[in-house]
Amino acid sequence: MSDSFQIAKEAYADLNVDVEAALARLEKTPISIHCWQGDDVGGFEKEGASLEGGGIQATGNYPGKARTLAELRKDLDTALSLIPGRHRLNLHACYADLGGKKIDRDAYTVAQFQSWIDWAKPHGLGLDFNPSFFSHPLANDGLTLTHPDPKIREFWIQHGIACRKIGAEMGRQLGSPTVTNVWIPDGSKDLPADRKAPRARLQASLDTIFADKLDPQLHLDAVESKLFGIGSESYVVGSHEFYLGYAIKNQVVLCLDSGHFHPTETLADKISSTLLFVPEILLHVSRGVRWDSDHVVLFDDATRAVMEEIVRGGFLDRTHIGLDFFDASINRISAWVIGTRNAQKALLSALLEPIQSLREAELAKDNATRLALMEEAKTLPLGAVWDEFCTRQNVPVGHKWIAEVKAYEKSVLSLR
Ligand code: RNT
Ligand code: ZN
Repeated sequence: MSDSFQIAKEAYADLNVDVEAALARLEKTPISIHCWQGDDVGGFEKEGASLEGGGIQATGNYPGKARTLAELRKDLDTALSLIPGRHRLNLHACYADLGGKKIDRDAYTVAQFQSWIDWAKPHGLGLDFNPSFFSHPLANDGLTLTHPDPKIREFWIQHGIACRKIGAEMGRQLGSPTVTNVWIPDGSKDLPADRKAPRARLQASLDTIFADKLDPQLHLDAVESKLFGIGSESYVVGSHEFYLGYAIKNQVVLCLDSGHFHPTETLADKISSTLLFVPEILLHVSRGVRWDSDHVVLFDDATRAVMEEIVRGGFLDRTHIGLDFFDASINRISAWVIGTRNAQKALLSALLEPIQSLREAELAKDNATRLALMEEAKTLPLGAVWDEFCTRQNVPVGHKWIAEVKAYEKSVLSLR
């Protein structure tokens, strides 16, 4: 144990903060790490696949992108070796292992994901899942579950149904429930004449997909809204109001993506409200920059505020923390490591808040003390506690992980 950790512990104890309890909670909290940072959301259904017809975009062409499932898994291994704690892997259906066979997405079964389950098990990783409603010939016009053509709609409904079954089987085999999250790109670039009909179709499609009740010990359904996307600037069928209503009515998990709201809205403020009405939330921890919603997560005020709300509200057990960003302009493994470590650091910082003193000050209407403590807390020795966590978890401390990624880039990525 380092001297700086001892000093940090005392500094926190002075404010009635139990550092060991915070570390124990952090260790127990998995982050659902998204597979799609590794190859710019391409997937491996066909060679050289890339993001199409999906209203989302990865920009940049930094060398070394994973070209096969094996490469992606190797990259994930490297990233995981630099991230403290036990986590989950969040897969998209377009990462199916087709083994050279021609199978379309409406016919996927667990067979196409068995190699992922077999890989996840010895890694101690739980799996989360997502149907892929993009990068497919039947999604080229950016319409899926709301498509006016009933045949196309039916294809996507069957894909959704298939993915829930796969998710439940992942949950069963790994002994930990899989969260399967539905996000669709459907919307309209220009002003639609009819905002109602697509939403009614989306509701009906979701009702059909979710019709079979699944054991929550194996599987949970989540739905994700969005404000706008590329090609859906004027209208998004699955808006926040739509999915908030849907999740409340059907008591499914509500996915809140940090990049999917107006820039002046705070995601953090939505947590205590939505959790009064929905059973659980899934976070897509991300970072919006202007029109983009998917930059690498920082240890910034927005991320910290989200984690603070979860901890303050006692919501950790009802929150699934997932990541959602894809940056193709920097080393992709570094992107994973930076974003995941920052989400964890923000959580640790929230767990180390002098919450008891803050509450007491608030109840006593001593708002100056409340503000003073919040500000003083910002410069408490968080870094020493974080370093101790990394040491205990056997991952590099501080900047030391950067050299490891550089070595991997030289010996593996640069040869691709
Ligand atoms: C898109 C949504 C969605 C995707 C992933 C790939 O705007 O955020 O979560 O990023 O499903
Ligand atoms: Zn998202």
